[in-house]
Amino acid sequence: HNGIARPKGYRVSWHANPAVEPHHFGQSHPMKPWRLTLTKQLVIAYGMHHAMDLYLSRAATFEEMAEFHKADYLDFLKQVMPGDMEVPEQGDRMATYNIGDDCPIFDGLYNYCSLYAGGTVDAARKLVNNQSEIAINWSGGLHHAKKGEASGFCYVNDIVLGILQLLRHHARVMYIDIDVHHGDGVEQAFWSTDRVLTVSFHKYDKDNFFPGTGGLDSTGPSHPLNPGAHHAINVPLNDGIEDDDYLQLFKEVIGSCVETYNPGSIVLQCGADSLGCDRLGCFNLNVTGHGACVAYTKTFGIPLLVVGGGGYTPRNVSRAWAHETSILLDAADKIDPNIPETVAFRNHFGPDYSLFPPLSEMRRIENKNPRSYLATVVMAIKEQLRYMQG
Ligand code: ZLV
Ligand code: CA
Ligand code: ZN
Repeated sequence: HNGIARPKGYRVSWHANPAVEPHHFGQSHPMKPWRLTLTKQLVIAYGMHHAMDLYLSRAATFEEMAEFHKADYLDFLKQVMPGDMEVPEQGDRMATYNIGDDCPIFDGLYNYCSLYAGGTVDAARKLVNNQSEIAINWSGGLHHAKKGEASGFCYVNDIVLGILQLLRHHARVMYIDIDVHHGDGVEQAFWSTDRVLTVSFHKYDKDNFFPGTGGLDSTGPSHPLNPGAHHAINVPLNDGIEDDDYLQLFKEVIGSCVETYNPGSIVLQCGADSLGCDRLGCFNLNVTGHGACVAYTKTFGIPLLVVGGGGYTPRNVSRAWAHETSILLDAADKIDPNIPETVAFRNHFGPDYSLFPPLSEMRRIENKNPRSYLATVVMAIKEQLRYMQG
């Protein structure tokens, strides 16, 4: 292979099950599990698989998923059939569980959910058993799913299940979410505890951008005797933020949070819809800028669970997640920025065949985040962290 040695430092484990990849949400649906195939092909073409411990993840059991989800909802996911969506008598149940255009019923839905959830649960267990310092599941990161209903392309909240595993061994877990959407499901699940600090960076527009939550002042239950008060951090952003500003903001916020909260482990959701040119996103991040957040998170040397999330331009999702895998392996400097001739589906990476195409050149979105606004956000969050300590 092309010389990516097993790093002496951190043990990195890769948790995946290829049976996730062929699932189809439907013709015009933006979520494409196939992006995981493309990511894996890049990782293999670069020889990164030699430098990690590879695990075929199991499907999460019903009982494992029921640690967060309601049994009646899981029963529904298990027995519902694609045709049921058209049956009028089923309309109430579809509404109850928020099934519809965002969250359709497709072939193998329960299998899909239990496989991506199993990957995150396995990854969390590797960390707490001290068999890995960095555990990766790119098929996870489905941060909108609620206890008893689907939301925003997410059915089972694998992140919540992973954090519940980590909480068995760690007093405090920090959750970081760089998906362009607000990590509302994870925030809500741990809204009333001080044992999880959730931090989401996202586009925020209450009325015009999904899910419409995650304002700067949404920080946890406001009653002062409630332990969860101040333990939700939200970084609401406008269109068009660029690499340098985003990274500076990320470092200031995450650096302060880690220092104040001192977590036993970190869960990082790497939704790639915050990249420029994403089909659903509206930021201008490059693969390098997105990856720099992963690199910074790794510098703390705290056990790290890395999951995927959104990302709707598959060629760029796979570039970002392959690059981030190399960062986690401390091998980013050994990776050829020209995508190897040997990669499968190579035509998807043309005409540049670069791992780092300038994403914002063609379709740059105007940056509506003045420095003065970003400074206000940082100030407010540092103020919030003072309350959290006290
Ligand atoms: O990336 O959807 O805006 C993690 C994640 O964070 C909405 N949904 C809801 C609220 C009213 N609707 C619109 C319903 C549209 C249903 C179909 C699409 C179909 C084609 C292209 C785009 C969409 C779409 N849906 C764009 N944004 C939405 C959001 C949900 C976003 C979920 C993000 C998930 C995996
Ligand atoms: Ca986010
Ligand atoms: Zn998203």
